[in-house]
Amino acid sequence: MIHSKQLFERAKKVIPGGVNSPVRACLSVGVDPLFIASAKGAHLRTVDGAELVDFVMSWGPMLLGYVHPEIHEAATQAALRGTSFGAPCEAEIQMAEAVIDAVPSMDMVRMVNSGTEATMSALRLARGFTGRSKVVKFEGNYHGHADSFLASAGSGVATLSIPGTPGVPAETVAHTLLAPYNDLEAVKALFAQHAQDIAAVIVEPMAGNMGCVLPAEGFLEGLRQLTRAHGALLIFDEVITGFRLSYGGAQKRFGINPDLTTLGKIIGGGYPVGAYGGRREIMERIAPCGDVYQAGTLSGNPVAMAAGLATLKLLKAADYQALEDRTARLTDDLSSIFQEKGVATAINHIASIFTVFFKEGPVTDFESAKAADAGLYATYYAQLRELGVNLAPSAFECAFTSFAHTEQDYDQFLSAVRKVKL
Ligand code: KE4
Repeated sequence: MIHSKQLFERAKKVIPGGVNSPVRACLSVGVDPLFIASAKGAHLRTVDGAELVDFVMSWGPMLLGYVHPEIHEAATQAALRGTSFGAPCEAEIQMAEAVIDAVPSMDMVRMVNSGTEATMSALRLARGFTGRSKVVKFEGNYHGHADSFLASAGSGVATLSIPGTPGVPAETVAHTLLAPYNDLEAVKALFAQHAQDIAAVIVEPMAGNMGCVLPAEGFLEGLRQLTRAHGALLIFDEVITGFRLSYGGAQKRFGINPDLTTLGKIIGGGYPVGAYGGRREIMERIAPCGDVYQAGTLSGNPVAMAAGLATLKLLKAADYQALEDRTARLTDDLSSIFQEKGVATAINHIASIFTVFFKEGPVTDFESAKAADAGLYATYYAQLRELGVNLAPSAFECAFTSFAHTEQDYDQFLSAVRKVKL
């Protein structure tokens, strides 16, 4: 741990908080971050030589594990042909075709460089297409750090307990309406009050930024009906769920077609990629064929496209059901261990995602997620890390399995949890 400590002290002199993204500083779990030297499969190796089995997987992108040989080879070969042209290349078309082939609601797609860019652009497009200003989002949902969404976000902001954030003008978030997740009546009330001014409802179709929280029966369908009835667009933020809940994402799994979808994480295969797409008549409003402006120097760059394409090709043939079944068995085993320990937990899970909430269930929204014992989570996190298991350094995040995790990895996790003193 010595070298990590030295690096963290050095980092804090030149990078705000010593990290390039707040949650990595581990502030909410009260320990210093470990610095990573390398990764392979489902394992991280720290600069101190420790090896950890990882259930963060870079916050979701690494569904096929770190340094997958075919993804690595595709990106390396692309890099040797030139890393960025600032001009169109065939890989961008191939990537767009692969995404559109997979995601049921997408006729067209635009590549960007992060989930934040994707949601920011999708919101601007929804406002341009409808000529309306307001957006409905949900408490505990996080859509990246674009101003309009930092009214009461659920990821880093909630973890750091910053309600909204300085630097966002009040008039910006005046257009952002908030409702509790899974509360359809609250959304109906917002439409009753603001109907003609709501451009869009944006939702995580499975919430991943208050921990894993599933949509209640009828919630997503209700949003689909409400938005359609009031001429507003439904935006599914699938930055986490895209290509994870199924090869077609949450919308394929739940059978609901949004008007726009945002993607990120997995589609980049570990490279910076985001995307937004949807119905042709909406997407054709985006410059240069339309009048809603959005741009990006490195958008669709050939290396990220090659990594993304290799990722999608592998995932199209992957056994999602087997991974879901294995993850469900893992959560059953976790639940049994906590019961034996006499520790109250609610474990939400779907596909290759799970979250242990330290409270009696159910956890169905941000209020119930916040009622979990974050102190106990911090203890759980710190002790597991000492035992060679890496979890998210925040009670408001998800844990991820992958196609790279082995039976030995799952056994190591469970035996470590048995040893944890809570
Ligand atoms: P990025 O700009 O971080 O690529 O994506 C923003 C984003 C958008 N939508 C959803 C549903 C997201 O979960 C995210 C980002 N997720 C967080 C963790 N849950 C990224 C980790 C971090 O902020 O460092």
